[in-house]
Amino acid sequence: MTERIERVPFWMGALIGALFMPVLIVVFFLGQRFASLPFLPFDLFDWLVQVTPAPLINFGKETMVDLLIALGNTQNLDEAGKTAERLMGIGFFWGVGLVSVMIFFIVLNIVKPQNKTLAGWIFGLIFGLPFVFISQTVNISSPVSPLIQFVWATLLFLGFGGAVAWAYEQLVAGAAAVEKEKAEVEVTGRRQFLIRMGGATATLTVLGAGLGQLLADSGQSTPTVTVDDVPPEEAAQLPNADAAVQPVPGTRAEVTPVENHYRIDILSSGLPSIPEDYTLPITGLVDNPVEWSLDDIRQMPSMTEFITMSCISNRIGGSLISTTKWTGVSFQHILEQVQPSEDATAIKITGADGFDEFIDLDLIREDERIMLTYAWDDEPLPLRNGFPLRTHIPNRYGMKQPKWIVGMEFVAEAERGYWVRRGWSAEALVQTTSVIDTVSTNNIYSDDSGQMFVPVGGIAHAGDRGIARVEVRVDDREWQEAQLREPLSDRTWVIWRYDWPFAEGEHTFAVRAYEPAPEGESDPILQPTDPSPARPDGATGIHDRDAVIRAPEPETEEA
Ligand SMILES: Nc1nc2c(c(=O)[nH]1)N[C@H]1C(S)=C(S)[C@@H](COP(=O)(O)O)O[C@H]1N2
Ligand SMILES: [Mo]
Repeated sequence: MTERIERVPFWMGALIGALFMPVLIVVFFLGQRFASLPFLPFDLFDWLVQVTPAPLINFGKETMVDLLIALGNTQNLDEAGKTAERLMGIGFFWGVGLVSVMIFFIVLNIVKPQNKTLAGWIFGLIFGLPFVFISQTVNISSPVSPLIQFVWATLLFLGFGGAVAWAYEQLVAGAAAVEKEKAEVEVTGRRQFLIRMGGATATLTVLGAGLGQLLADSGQSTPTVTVDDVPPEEAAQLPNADAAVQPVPGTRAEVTPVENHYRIDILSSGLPSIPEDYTLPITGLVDNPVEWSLDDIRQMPSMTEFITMSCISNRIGGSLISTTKWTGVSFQHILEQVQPSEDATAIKITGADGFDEFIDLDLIREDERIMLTYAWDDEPLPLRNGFPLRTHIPNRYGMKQPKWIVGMEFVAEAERGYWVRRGWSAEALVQTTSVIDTVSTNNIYSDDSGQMFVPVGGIAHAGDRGIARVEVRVDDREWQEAQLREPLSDRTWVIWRYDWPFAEGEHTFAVRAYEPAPEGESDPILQPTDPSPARPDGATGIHDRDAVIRAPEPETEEA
């Protein structure tokens, strides 16, 4: 008789796995939250990114981002991107756990070991140790010693194994109980047990539901800052303070506050930790290898400029573009100091997170603006934006410009950098794009003749090439020229405005920009207007926005 009931259906294994994994995940999460221990699901995702073909991960991520945006969860692309990665990491870990517990139950059914708890611990180790090793290889953000990380994760997996083995025993016992009291067919011990387990694990999981907090914790939830949020004293400090053209209210701030700057990291597990006594070694094919401290670098001749950087994965109208003031040292100065040898043609730059990119020495020799950056907005770089050092290369997307630089090696030949190897553009030249930030229906006004206008405003950007002209179209009417505000520098976006002669109703506004004519020609170049996705060369296409326009309410005092 015991022969027959000492088995648990495999689907119950899957169910127990599905119920118990969230508890394990939540405990890992609490370890991360309160003791900065690694959160294994994110490490798992980072590792998957390294070992699986890029298209697979990208497809998954893009689909999730679309979904998150469609669900109205967020407008913010970097937030959606990170959330997508994190959900994928958690989902994958959960799925692997579910399948593993199912297999464990099948094995128990076959082997029928005497000591189920011991079997559980062994299962816990076999299931968990690969994750522990993955975490040890990819996690660079936990400040906790690897030994403690190892002990913590191993204990949790032992506990997990013990718990599922216990559940197995309960299920067997439940079945035995039912067997004895055949009369009560309704209330099976197993079903009761599973329901109780469902309740218990759900409670535990909800208790740890700060997880949602973790998911949102990319620190990006701040809404777009607009020109209306900028104190006048601050605006007065800017180099274009007396520009003739004023931004329309609701246009994004011309300078992005540093804490609102977009952010893209290859790791979902956290920020790298940079040692107190950081130094930058410059090695390889140079006559004069050096190892500079940050102070050494800060004492070199510096340059400062307002710069707009954008991510190649930004969508048209997306949030992955920001402007701030960059300060650093020209790479030309660095070449003078280290004296590259004859056979050096490029520098391999490595980030603390394992990111890498190459800069051609010829490009550096042509362009003194390429800079090793140590400050944003006159302050040391924030850790999330690349402290202590990051690169700036004009006219390229962010993917060509490493953060958290920990090494620069002069090499004989450039190779493909981190994102290029993953199928993105090798040149990564910034596409010309333009965006409508606002159709300012709250700011409709009339001129002396009584004609009413709706102010429309936004930005246009073409790397360091500049913007020659911006045009706005309303519905199917003609394209009309907008006014351009003098930009902060020739490397920032340009704010434009167009005051549309008022017409009530629902309208669609579209914008397009031109970069200046090439040397020796006279026609400015229209931005690529055909929609193309971000991959591989950066998104192109026309941005549009719908607005319902009504005559403003008459002033009450006059009524
Ligand atoms: N070390 C390192 N550098 C990096 C990245 C990274 O993940 N690691 N991301 C790149 C990408 S894709 C972009 S768009 C910019 C983003 O810089 P930000 O996060 O400061 O906005 O950094 C680039 N440099
Ligand atoms: Mo990027």
